[in-house]
Amino acid sequence: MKVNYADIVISAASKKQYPKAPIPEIALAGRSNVGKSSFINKMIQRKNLARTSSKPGKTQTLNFYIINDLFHFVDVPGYGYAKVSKKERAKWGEMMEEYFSEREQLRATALIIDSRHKPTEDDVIMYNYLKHFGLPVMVIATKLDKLKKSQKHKQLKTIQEVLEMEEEDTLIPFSSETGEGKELAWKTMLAHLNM
Ligand SMILES: Nc1nc2c(ncn2[C@@H]2O[C@H](COP(=O)(O)OP(=O)(O)O)[C@@H](O)[C@H]2O)c(=O)[nH]1
Ligand SMILES: [Mg+2]
Repeated sequence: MKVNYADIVISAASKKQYPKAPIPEIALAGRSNVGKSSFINKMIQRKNLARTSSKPGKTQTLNFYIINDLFHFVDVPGYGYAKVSKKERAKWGEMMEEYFSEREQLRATALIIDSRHKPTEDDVIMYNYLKHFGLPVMVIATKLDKLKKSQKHKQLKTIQEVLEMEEEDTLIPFSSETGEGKELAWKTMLAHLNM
């Protein structure tokens, strides 16, 4: 997929700010700092359109990006950051529910997982949460460049097993550093978008 045009549409704090254009969407979920924004940037070949940060737990908005006027990427706020108040956590939950339960044009999700580690309890909860909405989940095992070649197979198998991934879901080994997995990610996304 050649991306000729990509831009941020809005950082939405609530439903009324979601873009109205009825174009299909792919949402990205994952722990804070796992590499969601880097994934978007790599896929669309832009250095820093989706803001990456070394400080976790920052984004508390749904960031909508338009790609080639064809579809939206939605960068969803991350989870699993310890230093978050109860109140903020509750707000995050409401934000997720409001988006995932009601967004008609949402076609699939990408759950970004750190390939170096066993999925966390929160990762498992998130996978099941997305499946409960009947959504296809592409599991992106990112930061693959940080693994030794000999570890890759075992780590990928662990991810698949711990998440108890369903048949329809694709596991995609990925690195935003090297671009490994980009082709499979595009192929899978375009299939979900019916393009
Ligand atoms: N080596 C390596 N670093 C990555 C990769 N993806 C993300 N990072 C780094 O991980 C940190 C967090 O990335 P970011 O995309 O901001 O995570 P987000 O909070 O999920 O959006 C940044 O320092 C990135 O440079 C990857 O595939 N390989
Ligand atoms: Mg981010």
